[in-house]
Amino acid sequence: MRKIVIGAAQMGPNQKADSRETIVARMLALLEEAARKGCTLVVYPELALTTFFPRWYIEDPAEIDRWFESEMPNAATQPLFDKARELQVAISFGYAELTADGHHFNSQILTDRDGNIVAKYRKIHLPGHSEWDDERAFQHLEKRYFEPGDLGFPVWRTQDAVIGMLICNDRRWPEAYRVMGLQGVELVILGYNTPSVNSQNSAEGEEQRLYHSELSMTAAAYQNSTWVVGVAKAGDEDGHPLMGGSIIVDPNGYVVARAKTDGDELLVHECDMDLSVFGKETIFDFARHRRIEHYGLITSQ
Ligand code: CDT
Repeated sequence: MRKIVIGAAQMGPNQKADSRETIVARMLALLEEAARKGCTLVVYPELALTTFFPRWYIEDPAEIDRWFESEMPNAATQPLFDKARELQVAISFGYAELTADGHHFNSQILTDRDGNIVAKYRKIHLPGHSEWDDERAFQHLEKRYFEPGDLGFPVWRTQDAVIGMLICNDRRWPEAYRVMGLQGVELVILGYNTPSVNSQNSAEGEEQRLYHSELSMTAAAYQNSTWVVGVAKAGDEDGHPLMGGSIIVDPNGYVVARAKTDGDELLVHECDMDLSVFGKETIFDFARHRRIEHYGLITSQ
């Protein structure tokens, strides 16, 4: 048995006025609870350190960059890395990344249990739009503030497992999981910020949005025989509701832990990485069963 006790650290809302320090204090409380409960890996949501700022239309580049981190760790997050190391718990969280040469990405990092960053992913599927859109009930300006990730969908061997990362909208795209599946992924960790309502279709309620989120992650877990941990930032951010629905999914596609609230809430599950082996050697033995001669269209358009 190769077990990782995983803490899915759902976070409640981050308001626009909240400082990084206030938010990190909540992340520290979740980390301490996770350590008490035996977790060796804690996963936080997308854009964990700030509000979901792409809902706001901003023109001033300096004001935009206020939401980004140009170093990781930095002064505000160092206590989180220090505590993770002290408790010997690996952590993963999302944040807006500003690179030294001025590129903007929606990123997620993973540390080892000594608090060293061992992996970074940059979100590839950026939803929404780049200019103000009158037709929407609210804005979703990820295409304005971020460039598509430039690192592909790598996997990393760490914690005696093959681990990959996705961010939010990526979780709806089977290709993203399959590229990692082809590299033997056993655990996909991802965070999300999903509005509870559809800005372009008020008839689509939260129930359907939760269903689509879960459907995407459970199907992908089964079809790639991998664990999937999906962690929300939820609740009302300055009048804009985000859905919860954080889940831990096993390699058979079953939900083994599920959030009950839209606030800070820790889900804990002992995940055996060996559970992913049977599916990979049988029905989803890609080398034996895939028919790539018929898949060309997927990458040619
Ligand atoms: N953050 C993020 O990617 N949210 C999207 C909302 C899509 S609606 C423009 C998601 O797929 O959950």
